[in-house]
Amino acid sequence: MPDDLPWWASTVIYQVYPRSFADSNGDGIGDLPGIIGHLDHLVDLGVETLWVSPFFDSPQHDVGYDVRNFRDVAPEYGTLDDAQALIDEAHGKGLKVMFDLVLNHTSEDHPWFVESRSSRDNPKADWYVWADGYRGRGGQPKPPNNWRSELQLPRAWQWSEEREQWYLATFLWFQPDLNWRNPELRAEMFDMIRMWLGRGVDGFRLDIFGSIMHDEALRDNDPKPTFMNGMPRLQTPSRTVNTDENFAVAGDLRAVCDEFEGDDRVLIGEVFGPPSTLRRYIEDQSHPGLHLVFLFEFLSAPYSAKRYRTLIEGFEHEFPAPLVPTYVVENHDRARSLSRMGGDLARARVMAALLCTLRGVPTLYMGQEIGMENTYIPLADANDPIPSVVARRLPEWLNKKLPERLNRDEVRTPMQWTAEPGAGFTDPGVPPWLPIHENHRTRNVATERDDPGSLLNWYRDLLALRKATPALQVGSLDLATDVPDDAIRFERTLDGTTVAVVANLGDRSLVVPATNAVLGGRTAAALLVSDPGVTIADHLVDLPPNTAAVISIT
Ligand code: TEU
Ligand code: CA
Repeated sequence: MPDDLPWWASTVIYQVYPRSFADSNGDGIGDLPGIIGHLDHLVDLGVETLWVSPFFDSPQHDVGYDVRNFRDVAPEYGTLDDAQALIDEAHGKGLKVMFDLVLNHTSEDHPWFVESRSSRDNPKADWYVWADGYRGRGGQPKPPNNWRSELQLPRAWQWSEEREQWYLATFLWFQPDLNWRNPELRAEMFDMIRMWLGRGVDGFRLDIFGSIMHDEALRDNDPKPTFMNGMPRLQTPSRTVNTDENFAVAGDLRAVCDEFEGDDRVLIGEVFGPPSTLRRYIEDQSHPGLHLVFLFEFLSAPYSAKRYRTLIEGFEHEFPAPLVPTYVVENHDRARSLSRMGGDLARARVMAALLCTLRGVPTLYMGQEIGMENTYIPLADANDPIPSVVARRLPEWLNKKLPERLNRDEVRTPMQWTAEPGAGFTDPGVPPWLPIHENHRTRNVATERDDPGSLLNWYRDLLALRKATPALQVGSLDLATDVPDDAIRFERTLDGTTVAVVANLGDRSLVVPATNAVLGGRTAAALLVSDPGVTIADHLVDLPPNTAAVISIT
């Protein structure tokens, strides 16, 4: 790694969903000691930064994204000492650690909200977003404007009998939005962030960060339906998402991080919108903001070379070096990538090759490396509250056909470590908090570790090559446009070293030149191939259907 670049510019992120990763005490619930006990898997896989979804004190109605106390750990996950041990042990193994900050809202059970809701003039009355609205015919309360929640169907306002006022809830009804215009709230949040930075955490993933600041005058959103990151929206969130004031909060947060050894801590935003808008979180009006933003397009895009080429081109255009794109193909909210790709492991290998060699920070979601798939769970059995608000009457046959999972439980089932009952996640015989996928008998870390042809070992090889090859970590990217429709080819170059990546995403074999440039005496040699059928002769790469190769050009 070139010394002048910060660590996060070339890191590889691995997301752990703590409730589903590893249960250390046999209660069927993953916990912090469970994560600590499995850090070697991350090291062995070759990822460099651990991102842990929220483990803070919470009633768990949204599995921790409804925080009751930002400064303490949920008892079923462990203690503050366990959180400290997680940071320290990860550091001891050379891993960086990112926690997950939910700055937009708290749980309705947070003592701040309980107090805020109790009257219009208590000390925390202004810590949340309250509005009067108006009275309709017959005197029934009406919300102040047309804002919809981020789930689209429900409105963004909830009625409080105590205050006879509305409170804003951008996501689920039990997650009231904090009022970031209140200076005391701001100061408290920044202090809480300092507490975790002081404990040594290397940075934060920022939950629905684009929704923190909404229009102060509460003007209506544009009622025009739209799409954002491939997802339909019933209105255009011009007054509620990615507002100018929101970009300013990014700068304020950055200043707090920079109190701690400058560029050493990282902020990565969960933000939605076109790449040109998201870029403003990183550099708006010349002041520095977030370091990275997730680019979610690959979560919705069909498996298609043409579509992927367009996305890569767009990201390269909007995030030129020294900016760094952040690629995501899976997370705890969206369908498993293998399920989206029809369960085809050859395609998963192509996806892995692209993810690990594109310019930017790759993000993996636990289980992606072994090819975990959606675990079907009927809507009626959902632990996730989303189906109860958006799909109350959706027939099950239709739910099964949807490309995206409404019940997010399906992508949150326990990590598959072994073939045994309990999958090595929990003790045999203990009911896990969500069902374990029956394919764990063959698809698990232990089995795949021993199989040289497994997806797990493919990821290990790719990440090891990436770590050993600065051109793959931080080299420039040159995407070829003159390739067959089903092909992707790009070159990564740093200080005269060139590595080419070629992939065939189609169902017919293709022959693709290894490089754009006239080779002039240079040779092309395979560094890694996703399938033994891939061959290189005379600079021409022969790619069977759904294969990829990483090639050194010397
Ligand atoms: O998600 C925000 C979000 O808008 C989406 O990821 C959403 O969950 C998805 O599109 C629905 O299909 C974040 C967290 O990632 C999510 O787990 C939380 O539930 C949510 O914020 C509220 O904190
Ligand atoms: Ca446990």
